[in-house]
Amino acid sequence: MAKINQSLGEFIIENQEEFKYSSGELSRLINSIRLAAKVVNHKVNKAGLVDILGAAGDMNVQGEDQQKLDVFANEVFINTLTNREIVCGIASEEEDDFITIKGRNQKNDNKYVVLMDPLDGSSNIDVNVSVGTIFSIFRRITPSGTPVTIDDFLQPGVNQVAAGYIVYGTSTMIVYTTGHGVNGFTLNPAIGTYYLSHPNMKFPEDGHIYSVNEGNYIHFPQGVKDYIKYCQQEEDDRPYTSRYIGSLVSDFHRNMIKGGIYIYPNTSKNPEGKLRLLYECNPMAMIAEQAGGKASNGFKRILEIQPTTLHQRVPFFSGSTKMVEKAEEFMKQAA
Ligand code: AHM
Ligand code: MG
Repeated sequence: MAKINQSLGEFIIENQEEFKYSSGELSRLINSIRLAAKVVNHKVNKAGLVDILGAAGDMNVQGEDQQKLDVFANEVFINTLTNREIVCGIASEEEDDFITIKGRNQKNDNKYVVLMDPLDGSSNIDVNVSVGTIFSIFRRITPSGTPVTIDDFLQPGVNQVAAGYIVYGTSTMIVYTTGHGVNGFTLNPAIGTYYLSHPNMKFPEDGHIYSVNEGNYIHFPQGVKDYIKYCQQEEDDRPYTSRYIGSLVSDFHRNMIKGGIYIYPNTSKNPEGKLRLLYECNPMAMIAEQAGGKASNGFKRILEIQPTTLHQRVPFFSGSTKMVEKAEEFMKQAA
């Protein structure tokens, strides 16, 4: 039960029994993420002060420039989870392949795998605009006592036991779900504690904000073009407002609070879409559904897609239920 002034630490302990497989392991895992997020937050907030801006010179596995903070965040999350021997495997947007963690006494007996995008929206770092971390947690499906395999990571999103994001914004927040609704905690930087500030978050059923990179309009599928025109028509409660930060976490977070839809469709340039199913879309989809919203690829539920590769991309439509349903209608009509 949510309480005023409750810290995230207290909340995790009090709600442990609600977790699907209650052995304390998932609680410790979320605690580790909370800790890593504080370290990354500290660095993100100092980004303009220390000479950490700019590309690190490496390219990530998708061939995009990696910013120094991406590298840093990736290392912090991986090291925090590895050192605590709390998971049996990690997959990250910034790593080619998954990482196997043998755990205590090399027994391979930890239960959970974590998939994450350590620093999403990285093109926003050097312009002082919000970025985020996204994480997804599954119970392994291969037998305990053996090293994890790719099958443990390629599970459909419906199997997620927890998912969340951290938004490094005007204030830093952790928003997460363990399948019992969505709660948001805001960091008090003076004392380094997250407090429950947004209990039981819910997407408004309908909204007035659409978030899509309209610069790509010419490359969009006809259904998305038609939906955008619909958003811009003067009729009923339209035209809607357009808001696009270019940071999935921030755009999604605003839409969840105010009511809206986020779309990153397939384009002629990115025929599978841009966002990654495992590191970005699955966790955001679980949060969307747990908050009473919807997430789809334009035709079907994101959480039911069977992944085939770690870095798979997918078109993404998420937000207020009525808005996503409307966009799906246009997609179906144009198909
Ligand atoms: P990233 O993981 O390389 O940061 O890319 C993901 C980001 C999302 O946060 C954001 O919504 C989208 O890419 C913006 O892309 P675009 O600049 O093409 O609109
Ligand atoms: Mg990303």
